[in-house]
Amino acid sequence: MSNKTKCGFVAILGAPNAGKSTLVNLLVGAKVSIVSPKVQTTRSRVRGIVMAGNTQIILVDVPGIFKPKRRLDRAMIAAAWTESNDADIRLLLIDARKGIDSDTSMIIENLRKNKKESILVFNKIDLIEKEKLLPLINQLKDIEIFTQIFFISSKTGENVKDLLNYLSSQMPSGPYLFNEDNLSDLPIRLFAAEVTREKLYLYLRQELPYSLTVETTRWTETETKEIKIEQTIYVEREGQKAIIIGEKGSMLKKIGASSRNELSHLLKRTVHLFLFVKVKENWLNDPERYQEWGLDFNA
Ligand SMILES: Nc1nc2c(ncn2[C@@H]2O[C@H](COP(=O)(O)OP(=O)(O)OP(=O)(O)O)[C@@H](O)[C@H]2O)c(=O)[nH]1
Ligand SMILES: [Mg+2]
Repeated sequence: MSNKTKCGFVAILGAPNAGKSTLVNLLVGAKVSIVSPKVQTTRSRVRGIVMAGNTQIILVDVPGIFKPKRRLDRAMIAAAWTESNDADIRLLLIDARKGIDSDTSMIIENLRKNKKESILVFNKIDLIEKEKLLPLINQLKDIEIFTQIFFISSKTGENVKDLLNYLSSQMPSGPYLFNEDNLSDLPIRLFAAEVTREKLYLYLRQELPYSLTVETTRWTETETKEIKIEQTIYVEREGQKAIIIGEKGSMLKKIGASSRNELSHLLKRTVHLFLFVKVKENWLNDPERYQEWGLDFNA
């Protein structure tokens, strides 16, 4: 059996907000990576697993690459390049409305250094007039480093089947590395924390989401198969804690309800979610957090 199967890695690279996580979720056919309108949503490395006939494609959703300011940024960028160098195909995803911006140019510079196959995918074509697509290619001086170019929408699914067929055709022979039923490699407790973090990104304004992190501290199943999840939201300052809790707890209640609904839906069980907010000034410099996300603290 294993000599007939194919299996390989595709690293999805791109500037923050290009739609990398949205594309991974669409190809996997389930939510495995959180998505938000804000940049720098993805922190840990998430692998989405796609089965296409006798082929297993392991999509690596890497955090958007950007200019590093903090230790966490550096660790995320280092992880992105490691994934990129290890993958069979590097897929550079670009927001078609933005074209080749400075973040994307930097990624292209790096892709040139490594001989592995790279493909270029313009995303969000549902948001741009068709005649504006071709001029995008002319912007690219380094077009020769890409073996293929696709124009897709991860929202409507347009042309995504062609992309999937291509990726599938390029995977090397080899045994499956994950169970065929797996959709992702993210531990369930971490995934549940990510779902809550997504709601925090959606409900909180501006910079606050970048100053917080979520940890699942307890996970118990009742005799009736209901799931009780406790999570702590760590923030850096007292003032941030007050904003998250909101007037008479209204904000935390909204966020909790939204996360609980989604977790119940995704886990197909009744979920009881308990959220706590704590100040931990230095969580950004806590090596344990990095280990949990699969990031290198000393990057
Ligand atoms: N209209 C439209 N919106 C899209 C498309 N793909 C993604 N989006 C939206 O773009 C925003 C960013 O999507 P993400 O998938 O979180 O982007 P990302 O590249 O993973 O971002 P980071 O994790 O921050 O690097 C979200 O609001 C998505 O709903 C698309 O094809 N069309
Ligand atoms: Mg993402």
